[in-house]
Amino acid sequence: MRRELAIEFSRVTEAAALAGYKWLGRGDKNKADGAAVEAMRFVLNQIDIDGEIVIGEGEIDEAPMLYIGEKVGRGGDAVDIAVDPIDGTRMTALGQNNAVAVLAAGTKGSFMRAPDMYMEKLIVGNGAKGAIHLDRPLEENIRSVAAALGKPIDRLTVVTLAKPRHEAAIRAMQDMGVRVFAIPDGDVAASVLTCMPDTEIDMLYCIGGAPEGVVSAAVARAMDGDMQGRLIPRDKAKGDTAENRELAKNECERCAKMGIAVDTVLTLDEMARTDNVIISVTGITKGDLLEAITSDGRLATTETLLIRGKSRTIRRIHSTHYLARKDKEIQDL
Ligand code: VTB
Ligand code: MG
Ligand code: MG
Repeated sequence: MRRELAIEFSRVTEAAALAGYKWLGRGDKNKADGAAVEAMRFVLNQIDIDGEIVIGEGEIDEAPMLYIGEKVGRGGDAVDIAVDPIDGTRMTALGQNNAVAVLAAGTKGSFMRAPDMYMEKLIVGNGAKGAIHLDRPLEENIRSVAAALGKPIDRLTVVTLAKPRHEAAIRAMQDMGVRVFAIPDGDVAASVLTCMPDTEIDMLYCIGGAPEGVVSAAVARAMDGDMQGRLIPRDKAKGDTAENRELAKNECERCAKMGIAVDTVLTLDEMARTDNVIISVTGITKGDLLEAITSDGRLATTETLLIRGKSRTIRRIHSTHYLARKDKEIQDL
């Protein structure tokens, strides 16, 4: 991938974040998401690429979302693109921390095509590469990561989501002496933070979205961290009700059609097949990874993390935007 594409992709997440930001604290997560999607699509279509969305917001019949299989760009290099226009629509709607807009791009075939279901995820940075195995108990992974990092367990920090499905895991980790950060939402930003060098977070463990899992895998590849994932049917993630069992049945059928195994461990290389990826993440609300957008209605500022896997360069881009100078098409989203 041409390295100039990196700056182009940073414009895409900046635009998505700015569009989503307009819906900050307005209680409507779908409006925020819709605006971010439209902005993303518009800017992607101005880039000289032959792009295909391989991880998106939904299937073709669920327009106007950026759908899986959608072609973007004006023509040029063939690239596969994984997006989450807002990871943290709920945080955006409620004015909570850690909402981001994110995009990962790689050459054709770089990313696993994950169905829209849950994924169990275990992620570590470079220092604990090779020390995680999702088919072993969480406690064993904790011990192995601590050993790899040369830390006592009580100095280990694990981030997870504060969801009922994680209550037992959180307690088990705390009982071992692990410091657990249970954030309400937003495991994409947390994954990036886990993989950053000199981070306070040693490991991420959670059951979250599978599409976001593939984005996180791209991040782990780019920063030479490690990740394993496992697709989890709805009833196992959200409770064994008749409705969830029905949804789970559909998910499993889809996976079978796509040739992806449910309930088996997916390695990092299976989810992200190359480290020649570009990742752009722009903060929407304030987080541990990125600053929030600020805006007075005329000027806005954004902070973007731009990572090129090939060189492993991590850039932080602070931009000031004159909103009246933006393309008309995205000004009024
Ligand atoms: C959320 C969200 C994550 O997965 O946890 C979601 O915060 C799924 O969980 O960032 P619920 O359906 O229980 O809310 C993510 O969107 C991505 O993994
Ligand atoms: Mg989203
Ligand atoms: Mg998301």
